[in-house]
Formats: sequence, C-alpha cells, structure tokens
Amino acid sequence: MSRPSDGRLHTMELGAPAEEVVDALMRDGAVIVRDLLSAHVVDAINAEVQPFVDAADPDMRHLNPGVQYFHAQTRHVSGLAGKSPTFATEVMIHPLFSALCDAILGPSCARYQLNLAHLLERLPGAESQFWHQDELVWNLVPEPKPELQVASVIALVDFTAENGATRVFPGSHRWETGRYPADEEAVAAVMPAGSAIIYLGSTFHGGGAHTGSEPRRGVHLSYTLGWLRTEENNYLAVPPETAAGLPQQCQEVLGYAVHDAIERGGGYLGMLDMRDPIDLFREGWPGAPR
Ligand SMILES: O=C(O)CCC(=O)C(=O)O
Ligand SMILES: [Fe+2]
Repeated sequence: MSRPSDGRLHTMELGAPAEEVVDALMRDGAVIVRDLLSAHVVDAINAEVQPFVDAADPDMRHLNPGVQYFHAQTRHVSGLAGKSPTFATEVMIHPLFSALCDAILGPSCARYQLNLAHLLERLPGAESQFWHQDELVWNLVPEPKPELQVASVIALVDFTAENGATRVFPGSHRWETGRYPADEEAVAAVMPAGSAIIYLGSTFHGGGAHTGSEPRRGVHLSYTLGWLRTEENNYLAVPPETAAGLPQQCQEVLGYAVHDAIERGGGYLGMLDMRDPIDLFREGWPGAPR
C-alpha cells in the first residue's frame, strides 16, 4: 500500500465498494463498517443464541490457564455457525466478508475458510484484554508471512467506550517487529449494533475494560487461508449432520470443500473417499451411505 495510515480509525458505510474497504483495511489495518447487519438480522441472531448465552459459564476453563483472564467475566459461546442458522447464512457468508477474503486471502490460497466464530458477551467489570495480534496463533509460519487472516468483531448491542468496545491500534499491522502498543494509542470501536470492526490478523487490538452496566455482546468472526489449520475445529463445531442442512456456500466456508490447488501446480486437501465432501453432501451424505 502506498498511502500510510493516519493513525485514525475510519468508518465506512455498508454500501461502500468492497475495493475501498480493502484499501482502508490494507492502509490502516482496521476499519469500521456501519450497519453491516440489519436490525432484523441482529434480533434474529440474538434470539437464536440466547439459550446458549444463558447456559454459558463466565468462569469457563480455558485450555491454556495462562490466558484464563483473557476471557474472564465473559459468556463465551463458540461454534456459532452450528448454533445460529441466521449467523451461518447471513453473516458467515456475508458478501462483504466474501469480497474481503477473496481480495486479501485469495492470493495465497485456492479458497479461504472460516477460522472461528464465537459470541463474546463481556460482562460489567470485565478487564481490558491484553493487546494482541490474532494471527500469533500461527507464529510458526516463517517470515515473510502472507496475509493470514481477516478478522472482525460484530456488535450485537451498541458498542460504547464504557461497555468495552473493542480497542484497535490503526497502523499497527505495519509496525516494526517488537513494538508493543501503549494504552494511550488505543482507539475504541464505538459503533451501533449491527456494525463491525474489521481488522487484519497482524493488527494489535483487544476487548476494552467494561465499566458500564449492561453486557456487551459481540461476535468474534475470522477467516484464514484454506490450507492452514484453523483455531476452532469447525468440523466438530458444525458436524456433517448440521452442515448438511446449510447452503453449499456455508459448507464450503466451514472447510468441507476440498482445497483444490491443482491449477497452481499443487494438489487437493481435505478429501473423503478421494472425493470432494461437497459432492457427498449433494448426494445426501451423511444420511445416505457413501
Ligand atoms: O471482544 C473483543 O472486543 C475482542 C476479542 C478478541 O480480540 C479476541 O478474543 O481475540
Ligand atoms: Fe483478538
């Protein structure tokens, strides 16, 4: 990108051409897209996830005790695509995310895939997360890395500075290795419900401290290269029995489609019985024998 970031967090409307959103994302490392989801979609998702949110334990144990506090005082619902059909069909395959992933991840893979989809309801009193780069889960990928991730936090209630709106550090995706953000450089992604803060895997960010009184509900959604191991095991989060009932594009994004790099001189990844699982779905799998 030739133009440098001005260190501010810019806001765009949903109708903005995808190329302009890509441009802003590559320049600043983060951008807010207002009204990505209609009020109707937000309401439908909120209703579908409510039983799971009610059942979530804010003291849920994490695999790594060292990051236990990262999601403390948070009702955490993972595997959202298997729990909210509206999320799967209206958000996970939203045309804007598809366009961003095609442009940013497309050059380094034959198809992109979902990395994870979690609902994070951060509760009053939740402390600020440590500032981090989501792509560090793949820190074993040698430098220079291609773009590994398109990530987002989507507001399902209004995000305010008080209720712990995601903090981002515009321009941090271009910082020299080893530079760590100072708290005063953080910019709060203040935005109404239905809007999204979209950022790159290399952009520093984190959930802000929750000093308000009402839960802050958001969806943490990210995508990665189709050949890279995903953070969430999406085949278990959305097993074939559930994926079979979703549109083909959802099945593909969930990672069921083979990663076909034949045209680029590579091979197939993700076959079953030497076939593309998407074809098996079409033939009635997993209900029908294969
Ligand atoms: O909840 C947020 O605002 C950010 C969450 C986040 O960055 C993460 O879980 O990696
Ligand atoms: Fe994060």
